[in-house]
Amino acid sequence: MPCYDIIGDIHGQAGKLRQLLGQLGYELEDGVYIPGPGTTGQGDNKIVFLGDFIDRGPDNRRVIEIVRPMVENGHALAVMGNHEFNAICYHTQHPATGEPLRAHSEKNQGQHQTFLDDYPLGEEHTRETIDWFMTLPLFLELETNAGLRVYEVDDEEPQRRVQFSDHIRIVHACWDQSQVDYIICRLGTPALIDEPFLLEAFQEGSPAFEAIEMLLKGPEIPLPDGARFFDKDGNARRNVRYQWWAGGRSYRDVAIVPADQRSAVPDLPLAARYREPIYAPDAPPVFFGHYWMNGEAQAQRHNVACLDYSAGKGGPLAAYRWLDGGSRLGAGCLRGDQFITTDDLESPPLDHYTYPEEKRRAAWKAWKAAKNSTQLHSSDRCGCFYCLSVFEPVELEPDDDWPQCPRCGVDYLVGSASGLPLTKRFLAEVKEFWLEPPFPDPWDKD
Ligand SMILES: [Mn+2]
Repeated sequence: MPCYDIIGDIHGQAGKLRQLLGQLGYELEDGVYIPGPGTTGQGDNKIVFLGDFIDRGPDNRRVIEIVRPMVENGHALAVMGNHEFNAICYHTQHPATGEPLRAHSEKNQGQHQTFLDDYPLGEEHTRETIDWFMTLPLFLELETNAGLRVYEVDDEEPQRRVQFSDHIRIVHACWDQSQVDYIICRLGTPALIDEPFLLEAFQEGSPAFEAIEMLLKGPEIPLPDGARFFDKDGNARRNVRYQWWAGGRSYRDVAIVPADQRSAVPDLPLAARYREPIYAPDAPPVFFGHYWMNGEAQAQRHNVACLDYSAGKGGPLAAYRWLDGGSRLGAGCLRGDQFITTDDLESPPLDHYTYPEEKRRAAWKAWKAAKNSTQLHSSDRCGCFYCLSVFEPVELEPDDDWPQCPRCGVDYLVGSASGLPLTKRFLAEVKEFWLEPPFPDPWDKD
């Protein structure tokens, strides 16, 4: 069974893509990235791209020239993003009217300009690239080792039970089972768009249109009482992207908006049908992009992870390393130390140490989490990697932006919201890394 390295939205950032592939241990051979000895050592790693390769960033062509050969050589899989779908429509004319399926309006052209700079309208290599977009499936279900342990959290009963899952799910924006079922019924698997589907999908309200909206753009809900907010591009909007993986009580709870627009979303009670998440807590792990997240890369829930950390507008490119059968630090739900971003390179270079890569990464994540007071206060549990005690955050000083362990007074704290495991063994490993290193002190750089 392969190890999957799942990568979020790239948006023309070829530099970040090369950097991340290097961090993940892939190496260039004859112009194509292949898994090198730095991956898992077994050579069976596969990249899984979540779509949105193009637009916004400057290097559309270079990104495609990295991604496409990897897919064609079998070292990568990829799903379609809404930007590839839009590009297909922008560059395809309706056979009856001759009009493009996506209008060449000023707004649409603006959103697509960096792609058009590399792939002008009507040119042969543009057509050929659009044809390749058509080969990207709308979603993937990837087999993993049977017997992989997935922790399932039951909201009624706080104890965890162990379940078995034999696949993970990949989609650009939202895994909605009813739309996935519809697509499988209509297009089969892998779910590839054909021309009749495409011609239907550009008609608003059609079943194909609704499926594309849901899977590639994600659900939106209308705001009550004429409320509106401004999106990241400054456009006023009355519909808000809905946090389909979590649910919530109010519009503000479930809205995905830029941080400075949150107060524009009414804190009014949500219609009952939106309170429960679309994605069930006992469903297999799902990975998606699309949502321009900020902050530390982490799981949204134990079985849900967005990997779009805004690489297209100044953020890092993010990946999750799915180690089949769990990592050496423990099997189970999605783990904070398996997120790898191009920002991680800001950590001091430690490559002259022989400490296992995985433990080193986990220790760095813990170090960063220790400085994140918001995350500590919003966690269910906290652990101290100095005295190894685990406690509830109510024991922290309220509103303290430099929390210290209530047992030992040291500030080496990790919150469960980081996704890092709070077992004694894990905390002891982090402590060993920082305080009793079997190698030269990481801070001691001569
Ligand atoms: Mn997207």
